[in-house]
Amino acid sequence: MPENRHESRYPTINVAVVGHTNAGKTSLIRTLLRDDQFGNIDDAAGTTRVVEKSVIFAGDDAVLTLFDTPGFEDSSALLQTLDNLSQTIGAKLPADLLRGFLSQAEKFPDFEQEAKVLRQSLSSDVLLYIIDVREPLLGKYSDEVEILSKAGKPILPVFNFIAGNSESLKRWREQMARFNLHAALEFDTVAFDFEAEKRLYQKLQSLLERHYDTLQTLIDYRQEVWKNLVHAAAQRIFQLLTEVACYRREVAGKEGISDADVTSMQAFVRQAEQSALRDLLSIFSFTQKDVDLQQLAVHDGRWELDIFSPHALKDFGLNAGATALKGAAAGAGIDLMVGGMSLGAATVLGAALGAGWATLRRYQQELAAAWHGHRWLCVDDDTVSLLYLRQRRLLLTLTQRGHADQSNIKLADNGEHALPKRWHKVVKVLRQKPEWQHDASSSEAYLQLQAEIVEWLTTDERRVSR
Ligand SMILES: Nc1nc2c(ncn2[C@@H]2O[C@H](COP(=O)(O)OP(=O)(O)OP(=O)(O)O)[C@@H](O)[C@H]2O)c(=O)[nH]1
Ligand SMILES: [Mg+2]
Repeated sequence: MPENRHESRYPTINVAVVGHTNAGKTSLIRTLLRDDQFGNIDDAAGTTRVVEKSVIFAGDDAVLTLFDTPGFEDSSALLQTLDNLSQTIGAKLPADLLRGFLSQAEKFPDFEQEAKVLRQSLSSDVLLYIIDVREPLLGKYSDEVEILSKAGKPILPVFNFIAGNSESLKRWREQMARFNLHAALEFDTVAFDFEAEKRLYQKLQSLLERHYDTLQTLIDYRQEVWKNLVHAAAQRIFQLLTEVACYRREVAGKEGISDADVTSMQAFVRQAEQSALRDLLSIFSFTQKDVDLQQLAVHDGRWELDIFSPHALKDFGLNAGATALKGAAAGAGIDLMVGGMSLGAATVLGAALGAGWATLRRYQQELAAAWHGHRWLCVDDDTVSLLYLRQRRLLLTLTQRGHADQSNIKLADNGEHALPKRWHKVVKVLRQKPEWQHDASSSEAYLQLQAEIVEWLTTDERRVSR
């Protein structure tokens, strides 16, 4: 993070991220920074050993300075030590007791890590106290809260690992209320979710009245950035759909489509989908770890289920039967050039003349026989539809938090897999524009379609664009 930009317009808010070891402190900061390189994260306890600083900006202005701290290990022994110390140093305020302790910290080598946390807590404006709600309510946790309260700073408990743990969450909430900590935040750090992030800043607003406007600036800024990310992702999906729907490969000879033709078409589609998947993951800074935690069916940057597998179609409520019955190669569609016009185009023209698809279909054989030299292999409608549905599902997952109720959403849930009303029309239009496969950004019609599909992707499912 560049820190030596120009002077910030606001006083920066110092936030100490504290809590028991392994509660997810470093993970939370990574999520907020959208930087998977920040700090070290590990299942083992005691991963973070030094206080590490990072800054969150609103544009050029530094708004929050986050301090990642080592986890508490033996808080009960520390509380005991502080109690003993209070007998000898007669501190007036609890914070003075902590200062007294820190001034002779070298006498307590066992609390080297804890001393760093306390020092940082004293010099911060607010403490984010991260809790792994799966942990039982042990005395050591109450002791942690008691020690941290001595710093005299507002404390915001942040409940982590809440997915599927609603009972424990309830117990933890009650426990925090006993310490007068009524404002708390639920936050699964795994996936970035703008709503959860916004709630965090709003809670900070109520705890830090003085910084209200600064935090509002941050909320507005992050909202804008988030909107742009979702938009960029939707545009990338449109690009994929165009590439695939516009794909055509001239089939040589009269023998029909060869296996090699089909294989190469399928390879093209797989490659295009994979590259879109990679781009979407990186737009939202998803790592393989996030992918695993979110139970996305993705491995090594690929979907686990091949796009041409009949199961993939079924998962998204599309019918694989028709293609399978025809014995056609998966995903293969044929477009014919008839009198210099592709059959697809002829269909559109026919429809315009009132003939309709059904009529044209009847004459398909004749048209085929009359073909003037060109046959094209293209990607069939089912595959293009499946691509759309899969990417839309992905976009939803990437923009939502990793909740248990979310992972329960069944892939075969029909409502979710409905195609937009104009879908097939749009695909038909795309098919007539092989030239769009490469660069079409200057075409008015292209931009219009793009806007339409981006709209579907970002508002069709209200949950995506908030
Ligand atoms: N499933 C799940 N795992 C998480 C979540 N947050 C953190 N983890 C995992 O929990 C482990 C500990 O996370 P850290 O972020 O290193 O925890 P920490 O509090 O910084 O730990 P120390 O630095 O050792 O005090 C890692 O394996 C994380 O991947 C979460 O919300 N859900
Ligand atoms: Mg850590």
